[in-house]
Amino acid sequence: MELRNILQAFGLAAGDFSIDRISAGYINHTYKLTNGISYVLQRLNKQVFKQPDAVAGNIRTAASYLAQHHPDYLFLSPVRTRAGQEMMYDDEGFPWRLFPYINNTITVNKVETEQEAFNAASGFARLTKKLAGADTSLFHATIERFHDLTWRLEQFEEALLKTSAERKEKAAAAIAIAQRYIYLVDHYRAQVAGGALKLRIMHNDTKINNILFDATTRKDVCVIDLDTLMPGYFIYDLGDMIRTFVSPVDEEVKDPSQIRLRQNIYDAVVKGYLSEMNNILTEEEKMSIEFSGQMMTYIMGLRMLTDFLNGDIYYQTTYPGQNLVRAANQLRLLELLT
Ligand code: GN1
Ligand code: MG
Repeated sequence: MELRNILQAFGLAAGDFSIDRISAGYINHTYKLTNGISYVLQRLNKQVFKQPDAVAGNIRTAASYLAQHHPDYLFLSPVRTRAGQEMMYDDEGFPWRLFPYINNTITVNKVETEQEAFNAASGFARLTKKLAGADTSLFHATIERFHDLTWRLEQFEEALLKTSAERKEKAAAAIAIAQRYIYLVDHYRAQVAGGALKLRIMHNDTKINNILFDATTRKDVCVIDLDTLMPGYFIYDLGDMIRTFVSPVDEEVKDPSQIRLRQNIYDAVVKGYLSEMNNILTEEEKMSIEFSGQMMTYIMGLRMLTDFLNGDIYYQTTYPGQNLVRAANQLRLLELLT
C-alpha cells in the first residue's frame, strides 16, 4: 500500500512532508516525515510481532499509568488515526503507527563519551523506575519468551540439528564458542527459578539509538521504540546497554578484532543505571549487574547464530553471512566480558 493512503488514514497529506526512510533497525520499516510538525511513521513487522494489539496495549497501559502517577514524565504515545485507532492495517495486513517527532532531538548510533553512556543509562532506568508501581500483570508479552535465555538456547540447539552441512561448517568456530558458554544459561535459570530477580516493566531494546537526546544539551529526552515494552528483568535492559555501548565498534563490524571493552564506558553505564535504580533494585538483584552484560551479549550471539543456521529468516540482512558476522562479534565481546 502506498504511504499516501496510510498517511491519509491519520489525516495527513503525503504532499505536505518530505519523507525519508530511516535505515537503522533490523525488524520494522521506519520513515521520518519532515515539515513544521514532523512525525515518525513505522510499519510493524507482523511476522515478529504476531499480536500487534499487545504492543499497542502495553504502550497504552504504560501511558495511562504514567499520566496518572508521573505526569511530568515524557512518554511518547502514538498519534491516533482519524477513526481513533492506534494503528492502521494496510492491504497486506501490516500495522502502521505514527508517532510525533520531538523537535530539537537527535539519535546517536554510537556511544562516544561517558556522559552519553551515563545519560542514556539513566534514561532507560528512569522508564523502569517510573513504572515500578504499575501492575505487571496488566502488560502482555509482545514476543513470547523474548529474552528467556533457556528458550534461546533451545532454539539454537534445534537449529543446529536442522541446519545444512554447509552452514554448520561455515559457523563451526562460532558454534564451538557458543557451546563453551552454556554455563551462563544454568546461572540464568538458577537466578530466575530462585526468585533473585524481580519482574519489572522493561524496555527490552536499549540500544543507544532508542533514546532521544536534546540536540543542544545532549541530555536524554525520551525513550523510543517501545514495541518490546513488557515484563522482564532489569538485567535485560542494563545488559543490552553494556552489550551495545562498551565497544567502540558495533555488532556489524567485519573484523571482530576491532571489538574492545571500554571500561570507562562500562562503568558509566552502570553508574547511570544506578543513578535512577539504586533504591529500586534489591541487594540480590544488584549481584547480577556483571552477569547482565554477559547474559545479553550471549543471548544476542545465540539469536544471530541461530538465524544464520536457520537460513537468515528473522533479522534483515544485506549480504550473505551477515548474521554469522554479527554472531561472531557478540561472541568476541562475550569473551571480553567474562
Ligand atoms: C532487533 O530491529 P532492532 O534493531 O530494533 C531485535 C533486538 C536485537 C537487535 C540486534 C524485536 O532490534 O532484540 O537486540 O535487533 N529486536 C527484535 O541489533 O527481535
Ligand atoms: Mg527495536
